[in-house]
Amino acid sequence: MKIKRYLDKDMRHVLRRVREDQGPDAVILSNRRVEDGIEVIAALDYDEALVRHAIGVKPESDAEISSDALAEIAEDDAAIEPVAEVVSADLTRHPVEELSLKQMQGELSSMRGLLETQLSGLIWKDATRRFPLRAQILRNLARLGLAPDIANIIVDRLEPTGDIKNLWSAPLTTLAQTLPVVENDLLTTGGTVALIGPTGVGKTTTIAKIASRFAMNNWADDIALVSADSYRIGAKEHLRAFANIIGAKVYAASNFDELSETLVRLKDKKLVLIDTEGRSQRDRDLSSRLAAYGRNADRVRFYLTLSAATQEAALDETVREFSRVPLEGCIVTKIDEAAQLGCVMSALIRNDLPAAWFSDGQRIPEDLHGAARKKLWLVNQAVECMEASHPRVDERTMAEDYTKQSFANA
Ligand SMILES: Nc1nc2c(ncn2[C@@H]2O[C@H](COP(=O)(O)OP(=O)(O)O)[C@@H](O)[C@H]2O)c(=O)[nH]1
Ligand SMILES: [Mg+2]
Repeated sequence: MKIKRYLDKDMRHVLRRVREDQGPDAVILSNRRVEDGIEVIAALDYDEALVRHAIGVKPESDAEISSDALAEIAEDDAAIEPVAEVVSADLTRHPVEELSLKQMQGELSSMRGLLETQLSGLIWKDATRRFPLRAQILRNLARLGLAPDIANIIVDRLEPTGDIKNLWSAPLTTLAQTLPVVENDLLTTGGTVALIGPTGVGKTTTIAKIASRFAMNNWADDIALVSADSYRIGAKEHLRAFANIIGAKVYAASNFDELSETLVRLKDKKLVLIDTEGRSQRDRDLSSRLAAYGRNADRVRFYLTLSAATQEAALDETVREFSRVPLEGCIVTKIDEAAQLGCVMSALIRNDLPAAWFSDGQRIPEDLHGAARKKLWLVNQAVECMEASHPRVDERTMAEDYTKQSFANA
C-alpha cells in the first residue's frame, strides 16, 4: 500500500490532485483541516474487497466499485457509516504500520468525502437527464464565466423548465436584469468624486475620460483634478498631461490634511475629480477619513474601479478591502481585454455593487459608457468574449462546482 500526503486549499482541489496523481483507485485514509487548507492522506492498492463486503456488493470483476453501487449507497446515506466502521474495525484487527488510530478514525469522514465527490458526478448525470434544459442553461452560464452561486441564482429566477424555448435569450435577459447598476448625473450636475481601486486598473484614464466629457459642455475652469497619488513617480504628470489637453488644472495633495484643504479651495468648481494612487491600505484610510469629512452638500462620492480582466477571487478581495468606504458604485474597466466577463458580473452581483460606468478601451473620452443603459450591451459583450475564446467547461466541473445548489429545488 502506497501512502501519500496531499495539501490544498479545499477538499475539491485536494481530491483533484489525488486523482491526477494516483488515479481513480486511490482511497482517502484521512482528511483534516490544517492552517493552509485541507490535508488528505491517500492510499493506493487499498483493500477494496473489504468495502464490497461491507456494502454487500458482489465483486463483478477486479474493477473498482461500480457507479450503480455508488448510486445504491447514495440512496442509503446511512450505508456509508457501516462501510467506514467495518473498514476501521478491520484495520484495528490488522494493524497497518503506517496508520495511527487517529488516522483510522479520520476514515469515517474521509470515505464520506470521497463518496460525496463521486456522487456529485452521479447527481449531475441524473439531473442532466431529468432537467436537460436547466442543465444546458447552467452549462451556458458557466461558459460565460459566471460563478456557480451566481449561475444558480440566474437559473432559479427563470420560469420553470419546460417553458424555456431558448437556452440563451431568457437567461441572458435575466442576467442583464440581475446586474446592479446605478444612474449617475455626474456629467450634467458635476460634484466631487474620488476614484479608488488597485494600481493599473485605469483610474487616471477614467478621470481623463470623465473630465473631457464634462469639458464638452462646461468651461475648463469649472473642472479641477486632484492627484492624491504621492507614491508613484510621475503619477501627477500623467494626470497633468490629460488636464493640459482640456485646459483644466491639477492640484496635488499628499495626505488627508492637504486633501481636505485643497477641497475647501476648490468648493466653487463644478466638477472635482480625485485620483488616488492604488495602494489599498493608504487609500482606504484616506477615503474613510474623507468620507467622514464630506457628509454635507459637497460630500465626496467614491467609485471603486475594477478591471474586468481581473480574476474573480481578486475582484472579491478588492471589494472586501474597500468595503469600509461608502461606495456610490463602481467603474468596470478593460471590458475589451477580459477573456470572460462572467467573473466581473459575478463579483458585482454577489457584492451588490452597482456599476456606474463601463470602459472598453483607452480612447479618451469615447471608450466610457454610463452603465445604467448598457446592461444588455455588457451581457452581449460577455457572449462575444465567450464566442471568441471558446472556453471549455467539462462535465466534472459542472458536477463538482455547479451541481450542489442547482437541482435541489428544481
Ligand atoms: N484596454 C484598455 N486599457 C485601459 C482601459 N482603461 C485604462 N486602460 C489602460 O490601462 C493602463 C493603466 O491605466 P491608468 O489609468 O494609469 O491606471 P491607474 O493606475 O488605475 O491610474 C493604461 O495603459 C491605460 O491606457 C480600458 O478600458 N481598456
Ligand atoms: Mg493612476
